Amino acid sequence: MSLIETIKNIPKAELHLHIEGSLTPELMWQLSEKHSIALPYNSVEEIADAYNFSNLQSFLDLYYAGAGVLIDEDDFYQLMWAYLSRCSDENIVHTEIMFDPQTHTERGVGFDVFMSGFLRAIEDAEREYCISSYLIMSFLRHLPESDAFETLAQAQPYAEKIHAIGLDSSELGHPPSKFQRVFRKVKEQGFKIVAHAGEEGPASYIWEAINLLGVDRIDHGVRCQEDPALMTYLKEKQIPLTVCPLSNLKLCVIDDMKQHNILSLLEEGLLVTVNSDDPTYFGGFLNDNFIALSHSLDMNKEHVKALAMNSFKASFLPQSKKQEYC
Ligand code: ES4
Ligand code: ZN
Repeated sequence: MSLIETIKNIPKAELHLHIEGSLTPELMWQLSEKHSIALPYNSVEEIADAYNFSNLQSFLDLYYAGAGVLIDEDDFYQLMWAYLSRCSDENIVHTEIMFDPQTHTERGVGFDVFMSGFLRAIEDAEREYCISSYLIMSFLRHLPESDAFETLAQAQPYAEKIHAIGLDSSELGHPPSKFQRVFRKVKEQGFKIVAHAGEEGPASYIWEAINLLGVDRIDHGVRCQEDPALMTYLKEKQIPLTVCPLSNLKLCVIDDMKQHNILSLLEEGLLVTVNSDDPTYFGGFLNDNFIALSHSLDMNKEHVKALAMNSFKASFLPQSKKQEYC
């Protein structure tokens, strides 16, 4: 079997995926027509052509505007169903999906609307594709901590359906310390915790996510190599990093995929995983991320197997389930 076939066939988990970042230009166009929402683009091609980012903020501006076409329960169902159908095609058997409630509640679209759509699609995918899915609710870090507290309160009726709470959006200037009080409450309520850190932000933000928020995983974390003591800590504690290669390239965290440090982190013994982040914006779903690495790095089948195994190890699946794959 070729390396590409191994990549495609091996069962995998995806742990870092923003559902709003899986909105295709086609669905964005279709929903804008359905709801008579004016987009600043004249065709599906123009939407795709607009995806020219040079950093995280220029991407986020487009991503939040794009999510504006998601209005009713069926829109959220279609969004989730399209992603889970893609998972089925890519042999992704388990996925832990982030969603940003504040992107929707601030437009007057409530938890009842998006949670119903998400959960209906997740149940259908469990039945039709045997894919298991967990939801990760993420706070937007550019907004005040008081908004995160309010979001946590609004989520209470759905607490049983949410496995973890995360922290995303503009990293620089919004360190994890800004959210330590709300994450104390999150921890008391028994949720797992993840946070984006060390994507554009420095290694010190990764330390803060660990020491002040008590994270179970770090999203991105690729700047950990700037701090040898942090590298040792991440290795010893086996704190997972959910790395997103095409995202890093598209947002200019690296200039060339040949510079990506994921295989050197893997070989150093860190628990790294491959993920797609915002696949329709960054030019590829999960298998495309593996394939992009295989084209630019000296990657072999053992690397692919180790990364796939890490995706289950780093997941929030119960130990008994993890053992089926590891
Ligand atoms: C994100 Cl790549 C990235 N970083 C931070 N927040 C995000 N939300 C969606 N994609
Ligand atoms: Zn992300």
